[in-house]
Amino acid sequence: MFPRQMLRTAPSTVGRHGTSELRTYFTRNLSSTPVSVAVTSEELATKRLGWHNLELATRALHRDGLVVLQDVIEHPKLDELNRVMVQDALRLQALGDHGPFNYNKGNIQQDPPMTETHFEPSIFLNPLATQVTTSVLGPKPRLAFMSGNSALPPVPGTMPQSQPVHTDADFDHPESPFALVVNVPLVDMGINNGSTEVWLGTHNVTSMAAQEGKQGDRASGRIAKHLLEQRKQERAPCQPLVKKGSIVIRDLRLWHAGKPNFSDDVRVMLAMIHFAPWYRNAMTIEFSRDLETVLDRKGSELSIQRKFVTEQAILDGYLSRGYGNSYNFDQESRLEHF
Ligand SMILES: O=C(O)CCC(=O)C(=O)O
Ligand SMILES: [Fe+2]
Repeated sequence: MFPRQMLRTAPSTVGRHGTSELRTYFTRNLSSTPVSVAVTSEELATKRLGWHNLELATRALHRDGLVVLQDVIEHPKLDELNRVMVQDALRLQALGDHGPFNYNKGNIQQDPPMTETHFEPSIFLNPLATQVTTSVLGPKPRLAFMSGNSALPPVPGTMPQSQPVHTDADFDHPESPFALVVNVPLVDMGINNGSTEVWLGTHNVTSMAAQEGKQGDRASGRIAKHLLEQRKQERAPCQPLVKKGSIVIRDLRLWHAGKPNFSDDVRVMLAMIHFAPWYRNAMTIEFSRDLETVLDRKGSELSIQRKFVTEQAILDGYLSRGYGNSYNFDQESRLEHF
C-alpha cells in the first residue's frame, strides 16, 4: 500500500459511491490514443487555427496532457534537417559511455545546430504550435530550450531497451500547466522506430511523491512501479503513430518513456520547451548572431530566452552539450508556501 496523496486519483469514498465506481466515473471512455487535430488548408495558409481546432487542442492538453497537430510542416524542410542530424546522431552514438545518452545508450540528447543555414522557422517557431501553447500557458510563453531526442537503431550484440517510464518534471513542480514540450519528429514515428510511449492524463495526477531518483541523477523522474500498475488499469499507455510533418505538444509533467528503435534508421525528434510567462525558468538558448532578425520577426509571439554567439561558436559547441540533466527545468525564486 502507499499513501493516497502519491497519486491524486478521485477520493476513495464519497457518500454512497465506492472507489471503483468513482474511478470509473472520472476516467470513463477515455482513449489511450491522443487527440490528433486535423488542421485545415485554410488554417495552414493563415498560420492560425480556427476556434474549433483551437478548442480541441486546448481541451486535449488540459485533459490528456498531450495533443497532435497533424501534418503542419512541409516535408522537404524536415528532410533537410534530418540529413544533418542523422549524421550527428551517429557521431554522438560513437562516443559510447561518454555520449549524451538518457537512461540507456539507445536514446541520446541531441541539439540541432542553431545557425542560419539550418534554421527553419516553421520547424523551430511554428506559429500553430505557439498559438496552442499560448492558449494553455498565457501570452508570450518563454522559449528556453531547443534540443532533441534521438532513438538509435540497435548496435549488433546489444539488447534493445526501453527507458523507464518517467516524467521530465523531476522536481517539486506546480500542479497547473507550466511547461509544454513541442516535439517535432523528423520522420514518421511508430512502434517500429520508437514512437514515445505516453500515459495520457497522468499530468493531472502526478507529484514528486510518485517519482524515484533524485534530480541530477542520470535516471531521475522514474515513476514507482506500483503506480504504473495501478494507472494501467485506469488508462493504459500507448505508442501513437505520428505522421511526419506533425507536431506533438506534451505537458512536461506527463509520464512517458523512450522506446527501442527496431528499424535501420535513426529517429530524431526535436524538443522545444515553452514555459508559462510567469514561470521563471532561467535557461537560455545559444543562437548564431545572424539569426537575430529572423527570431525577432518569426518569434514575436514568444519570449525567446536567447544568447547570441558567433556561428563558429555554435558549430564548435552544439554537439557537446551533455544529456538531459545538463538542463534545469525548475524555476527561480519559487513560491514557498502554496
Ligand atoms: O526519445 C523519446 O522518445 C523520449 C526520450 C525521453 O523521454 C527522454 O530522454 O527524457
Ligand atoms: Fe523524457
